[in-house]
Amino acid sequence: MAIDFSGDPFAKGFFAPTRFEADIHDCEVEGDIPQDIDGTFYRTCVDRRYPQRHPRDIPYNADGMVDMFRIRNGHCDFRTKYVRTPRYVIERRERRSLFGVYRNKLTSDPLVRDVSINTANTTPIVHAGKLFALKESSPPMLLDPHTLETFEEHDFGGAMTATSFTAHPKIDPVTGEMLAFSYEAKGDLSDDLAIHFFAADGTLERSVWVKAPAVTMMHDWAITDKHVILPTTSMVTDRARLEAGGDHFYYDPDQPAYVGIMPRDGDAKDIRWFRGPPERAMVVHTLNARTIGNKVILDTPVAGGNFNPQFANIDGSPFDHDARRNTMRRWTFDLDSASDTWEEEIIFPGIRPTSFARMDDRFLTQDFRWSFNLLGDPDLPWDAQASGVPAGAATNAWYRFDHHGMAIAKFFAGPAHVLFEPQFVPRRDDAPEGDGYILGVANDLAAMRSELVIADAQHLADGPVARVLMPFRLHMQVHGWWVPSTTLPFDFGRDYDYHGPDYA
Ligand code: V55
Ligand code: FE
Repeated sequence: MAIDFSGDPFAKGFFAPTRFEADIHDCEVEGDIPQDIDGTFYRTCVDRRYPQRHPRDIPYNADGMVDMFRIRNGHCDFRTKYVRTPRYVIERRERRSLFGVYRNKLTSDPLVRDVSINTANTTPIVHAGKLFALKESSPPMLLDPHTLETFEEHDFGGAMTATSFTAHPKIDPVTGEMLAFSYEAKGDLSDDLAIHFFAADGTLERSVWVKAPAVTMMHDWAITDKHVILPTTSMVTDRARLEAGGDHFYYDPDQPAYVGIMPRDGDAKDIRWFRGPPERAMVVHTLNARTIGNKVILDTPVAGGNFNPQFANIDGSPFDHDARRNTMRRWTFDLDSASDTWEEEIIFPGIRPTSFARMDDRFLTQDFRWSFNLLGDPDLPWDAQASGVPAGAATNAWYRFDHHGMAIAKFFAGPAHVLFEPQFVPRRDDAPEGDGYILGVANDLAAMRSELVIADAQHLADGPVARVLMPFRLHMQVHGWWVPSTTLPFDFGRDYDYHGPDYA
């Protein structure tokens, strides 16, 4: 049977599947990696091992890979591995693609109707020394944080009974607790939500079960020191479409967004659902939230419509590329008010970022000044010919937003370099907010290879201070995660997955 990716419209050129696993000891570096960077950058990527089984399938249903860049003393080691999901293991054994469209088991080979659809392709996160690769349809995959070997699809010793788990848990930087939620948490289409509270040592202490006001994709959420904030979206699902072999989600502009707010020390009876008009419907990623007095304030990118062409509009209308773009908004929920809606303010008018908004995570839930985002900026130099991508169509910039002064600083890595979500790395654990670096993978579409670019977060316009050069192109990233070595210690001299002779 031929293994042929030519029918996959997303898998072209730079973005064709790579299908390799690799290990590079002491990568080539251009410039100098700052000595105060000491830790591990993980990223989760989508990379198909087999051509999609169904012509309508999407990259978000491709196999998950985890990349690891380990940095110390100006050196960087690189490793990448597929996550051994149950799906990976059975497809490897059968040497073919068995799973159908994104989150619709009825379109899969009957052989795997009872096998987990987990692709583990969205976020890597480290809590209590454990590395998880997450996909919101499924429980976490637990990996070895040094070798990237897979241990298991994890249910926290039987304590986590939901069938799904968000790709966006939040770690409270003050308490070290991890909070997470599950939607469609009792199986496909269920209106059950679970909100999970993990102690700093990783123990799942309790799960609060509530009913969702609408069954929709719920990709990200937010926490404050006192509340959890759960937005629904306009990505709807229903049984008839699944039974007809359809996709799991369609964008429905008439579906209003609800936002549930529950006290962290509360219970199911304490959740309060606010309701927005449909045009406030598309929160994909949040930035930060705070509880101030009896107000809950959420700063978040909000798109004007469908956020991703991988998901079709319910009425079959063409994808609206302008509505996909976000504005940064501040939503204020007044818990003293009887109103069932919220106040909205656009905080950086005229700027249309992606939803890949990040901050200095040490200040999550707290007052903050800086955020970082990924954008396509047509005013920055862009080589449409060498890259093969028209100006303005590529995400070629990182912006730093100053939430006090409203000023913006821009970073770009090169005229054919496409960027992903920016990752902030503090200079030291006790450095002031925003004092540190921004790093991430840039894909050089002209040279057909990838690099890890590192910039000083306070001097973004100066460009990269170092580039870690990959001798090949890497896969498509979804999200990244930084762990300082003070949180996840490692032995930089040790070859963690070498099992041969020891000459020492
Ligand atoms: C998102 C990503 C996903 C997914 C659902 O960016 C939503 C949003 C990478 O997988 O399954
Ligand atoms: Fe995400």
